[in-house]
Amino acid sequence: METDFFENNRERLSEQLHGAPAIFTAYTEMQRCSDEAWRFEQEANFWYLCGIEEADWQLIIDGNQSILIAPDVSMVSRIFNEHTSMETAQAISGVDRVLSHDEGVRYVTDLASNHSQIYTVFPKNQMDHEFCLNPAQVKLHFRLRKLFKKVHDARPMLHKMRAIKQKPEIMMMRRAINLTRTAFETVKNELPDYTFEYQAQARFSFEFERAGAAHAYDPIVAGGANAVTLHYNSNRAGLKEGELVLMDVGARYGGYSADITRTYAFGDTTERQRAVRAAVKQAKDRIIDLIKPGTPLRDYLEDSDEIMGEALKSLNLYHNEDDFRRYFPHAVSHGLGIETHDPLGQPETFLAGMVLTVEPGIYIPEEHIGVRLEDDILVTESGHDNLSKHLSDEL
Ligand SMILES: [Mn+2]
Repeated sequence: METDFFENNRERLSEQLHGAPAIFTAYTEMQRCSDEAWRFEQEANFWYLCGIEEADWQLIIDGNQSILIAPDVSMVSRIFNEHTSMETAQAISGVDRVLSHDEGVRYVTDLASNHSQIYTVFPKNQMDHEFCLNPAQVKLHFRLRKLFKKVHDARPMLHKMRAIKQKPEIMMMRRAINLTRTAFETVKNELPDYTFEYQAQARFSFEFERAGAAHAYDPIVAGGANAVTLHYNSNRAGLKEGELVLMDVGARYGGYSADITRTYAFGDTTERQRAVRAAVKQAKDRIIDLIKPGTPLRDYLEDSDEIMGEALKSLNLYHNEDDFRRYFPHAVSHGLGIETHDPLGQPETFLAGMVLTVEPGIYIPEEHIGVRLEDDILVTESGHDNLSKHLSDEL
């Protein structure tokens, strides 16, 4: 991304702060084992405001000034690890100044003597997750609560901004989606030669990495009954003749995610498999057609539930209330962007510039059938543009 993208995002946020300062933190490195860290991925809001992809930096927005604070890096780490210099950080982000860690600590203390309020990105609620949260935001929030009378959450503003994609963001997303599409086409061609799920995964990884991209999330390659485990991603099983293979894969390119699902046949298909695929396909097309600016989200969700209900009935799977969630147990859509589950900013209606997935699926454990089809949809001024439409959704 160009520097002016980050500058512009800070400017637009600053206008909403009414003179109050704001401070944001990068994520911190997380332990993988003994003295090794996991591959680092930046906090999305922080990246959106400055483009720095390294751990432990902080960003201050103070009126029309923006300031980066460099991390406190030990001599040992300086020798062993890559580090972004203060000059490079300034060039990437376009901030007015870059301070050392110690200067930054003093700057924040001074801010607190001149302001009673500050904005930051609040950490998510640990209770909502079965994994540990990155501690960077928790630590910063704790420190700010001691220094300032009132600490405000900048997430609602940032989420609303991030929900409406700008031209360069849509360009990156198109690239991520096109790269994912060509990888799917290659995998589909080669599928008859594979014997294990992980061979499909390896081909996706190869296609992404040689294009300078990476997986946006752990890919799912699920043969037969494995497809009914929604987040199946061990991808270790052998492929069996006559089963369907569900693949949910997306590249991240230039900071932006694709998220596409296709279900392919491994060998000959049965009439029932084809019927399930046809029902999901028809539902997907009907749900995508609901998307246009001004459509209330509540109506969209109600109408897509209705469409999914009809799909289940057509397959004789809907006999009582519970069957709906039994055979279609997940959400039909989510926002897409820097994060694979990107915030949509809790809008009342669809707005031009939003990108969301449409991913109906029907999962029948007792028949070893799981079918999901997922496309990436841009809301346009006049309706929508299916960004993944050029990838066939045939079995
Ligand atoms: Mn998805």
